[in-house]
Amino acid sequence: MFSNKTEFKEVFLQRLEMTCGKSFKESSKRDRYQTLGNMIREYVSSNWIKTNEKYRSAKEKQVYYLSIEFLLGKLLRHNLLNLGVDQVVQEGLSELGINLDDLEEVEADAALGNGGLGRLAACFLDSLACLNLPGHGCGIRYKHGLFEQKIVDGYQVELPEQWLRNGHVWEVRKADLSIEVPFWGKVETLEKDGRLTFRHVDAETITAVPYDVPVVGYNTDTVNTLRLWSAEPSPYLVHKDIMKYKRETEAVSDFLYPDDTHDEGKILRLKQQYFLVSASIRSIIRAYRKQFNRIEDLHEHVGIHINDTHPVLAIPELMRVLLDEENLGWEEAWHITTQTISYTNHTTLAEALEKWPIRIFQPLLPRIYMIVNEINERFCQQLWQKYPGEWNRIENMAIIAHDQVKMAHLAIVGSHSVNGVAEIHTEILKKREMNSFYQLYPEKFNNKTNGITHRRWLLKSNPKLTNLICEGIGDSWISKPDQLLELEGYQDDPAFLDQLFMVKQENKIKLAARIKEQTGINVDITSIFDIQVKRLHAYKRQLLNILHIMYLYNRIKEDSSFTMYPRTFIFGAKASPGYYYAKKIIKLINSVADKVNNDPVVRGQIRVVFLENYRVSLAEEIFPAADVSEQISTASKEASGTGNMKFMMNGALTVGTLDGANIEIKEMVGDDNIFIFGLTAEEVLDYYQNGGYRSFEYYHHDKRIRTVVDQLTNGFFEDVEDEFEMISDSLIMENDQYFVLRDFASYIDVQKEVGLKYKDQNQWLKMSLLNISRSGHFSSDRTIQQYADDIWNIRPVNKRPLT
Ligand code: 26Q
Repeated sequence: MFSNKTEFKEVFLQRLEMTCGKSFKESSKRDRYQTLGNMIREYVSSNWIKTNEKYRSAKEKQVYYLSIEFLLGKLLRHNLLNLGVDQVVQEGLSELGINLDDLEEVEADAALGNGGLGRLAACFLDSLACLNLPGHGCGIRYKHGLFEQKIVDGYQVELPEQWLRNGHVWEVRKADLSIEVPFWGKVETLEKDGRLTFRHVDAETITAVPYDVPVVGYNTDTVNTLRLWSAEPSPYLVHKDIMKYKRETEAVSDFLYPDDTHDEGKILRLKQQYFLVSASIRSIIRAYRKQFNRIEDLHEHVGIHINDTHPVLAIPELMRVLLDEENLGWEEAWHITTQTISYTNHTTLAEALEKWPIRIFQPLLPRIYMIVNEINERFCQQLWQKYPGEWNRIENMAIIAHDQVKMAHLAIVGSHSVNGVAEIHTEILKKREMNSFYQLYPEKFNNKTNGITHRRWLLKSNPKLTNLICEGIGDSWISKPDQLLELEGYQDDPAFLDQLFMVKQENKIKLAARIKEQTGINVDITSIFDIQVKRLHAYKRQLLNILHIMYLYNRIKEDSSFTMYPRTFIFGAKASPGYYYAKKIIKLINSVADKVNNDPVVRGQIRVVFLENYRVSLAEEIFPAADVSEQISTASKEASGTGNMKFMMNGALTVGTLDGANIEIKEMVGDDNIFIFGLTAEEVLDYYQNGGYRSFEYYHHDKRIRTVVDQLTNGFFEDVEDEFEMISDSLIMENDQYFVLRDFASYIDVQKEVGLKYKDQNQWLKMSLLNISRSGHFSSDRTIQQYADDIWNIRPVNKRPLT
């Protein structure tokens, strides 16, 4: 299509006129963005086709990553970089008087996810393509992604997100590959040749229409596929109330559930899950059938991975296809299914474990329910044989108990691999949360510590640091992130450290400009940028952070001789719309920010900023500018965390608890290059088990704590005195379930140490460089290689050039 700048410009101008029907002069930014996007998508299309042909002819095993969320963010710049045409395009456009950054602004984030789990899926797609691995994503094309957050009067307000308003240039609708997904109705049992067969009749079907998005790898011709399903009314269905049917159908892919912990048990959510699963499984089998004759060998050629339990109906759905459509016997179908499916767990929080009441499940999915029931019966029988008489154990492990279907149990029983997402998380699964299953199937359990794609979170988001790294060690780290280790050769190179300092400064200047634009607040770019960005949750303890800021405020006010290294505390967080407590914390952060930022006495030392609508594209501006990374969850609660890795890779130092992947970061950088505080997971779990914690005592004995807790209810930060009563109650009346007060003193100490360490610029820069150089281990390339080797058993297929 184009192989140099001149050709690029020519094609671009020609396309612009053709697609927009406007002259170059008349065209808007959006016209230009859309022209460029379409051009790039077409640019990859021949490699896309060739990749699929190659996968088919090589007969290599392919993996499908099923996820209810894919938090992609913007794709234009990411694709340009992976295709290696970023510079040509940038220069070409620039000669036409167009700034590529301006065009990128027009692109909407594809926010088809809540947070960590959805972003992990997006990072995995990138790594799969970059490693030339035959792996594809299957998800839902939500019409509205995660809500847009506005802050009004310090309160979070939600607006519907509208990413499809101007179309999505990266997708290709493939209506001819649509699949009919049945709901409701009943199951007819027939006897045929001495065998029972089942037919789902009187169903209301919904048409699943695939939209394919190409996933391009870096410096390779591999283009994998992300297939997103959209729900449409079926053309085959006769319905008595067609308008109602249309509304209810489209609702299935209308919006993403904005909750990332609470299992709500809403029927629409279950519909979404089966919709994704049924369409995906049947399109996988359809493709397999075109290529192979023997369905018995499915697991040799296909792996299906389920991202948490949300797509766990893949297990009974695959059973249904094998039993009812392929006419296999139960034993054989079960063997193939368990060998095909693998499962990742992302949480141990009890409130996040999915359970579906039978009264919702059975009528909506009658045939699937029958199969789950059969799986449960057979499983319980097996348990009975192994643990005769142990009723309690069997009841606790059953897939169906107390009129509920337990999705995690189904996932463990129906798959050959169960993995956690960080070492400590996997250990907790094995020793505690899933211990009885671990005893039964020790061989299934394994760890795969999360990772992030360094191509988005360093190469794309931090071009200045990327340039510095490339000047130092070349560019092969982009394909082999472990090579970042070579940066350690520059630890004692003052010129290099100086440049590292300059890079951070420039990134801070950029973020400061964004802060000014969004909030009107002036921040001091020589201050420490101390940042906590993630979903808002009690266990993530944004409260600990803001209480510490209140403490610092009090300290400065009461003692005029107190000094500290100036700090800018930055927050970004969305709260689930129904999570009242989390919303109060947002309000508290904003109230404290107001008071602090308007008090001339403390203004030179602390600033507090809440950036609204935290999302992937904003994150890309934030991580490069961070000095301090706040990873302060109650130990044992954060399965892994991935923001911690993004900060590290951009040279921020972690203030963190011994939780999730923080522990592995600490092991990687050593105790001197990270700031650890607080209870250990063991201690937390011990408190939960044996009691012994009284938050009131910490309140009573520590004046610093007493003051800040009292300030929640005495109108100090907010005129309305009872505004933060529920926060105060959570700390005192409810005995502080997340150990905020327990860890408070230790947090103050470690934060003080941070301030002191930062003063020694040279030492700080060394620590920062060391964090960057050891961050290669947390690339999702490493993670995906481990999944490929240990779980999926897949190999690279495609290398450049594709012929
Ligand atoms: C479940 C049922 C009903 C409605 C919603 C949900 C739901 C949706 C999303 C439950 C959980 C999620 C998302 C969880 C998540 O993002 N977990 C995070 O996963 C990251 C990637 O492994 C980890 O790094 C984080 O530690 C973990 O919190």
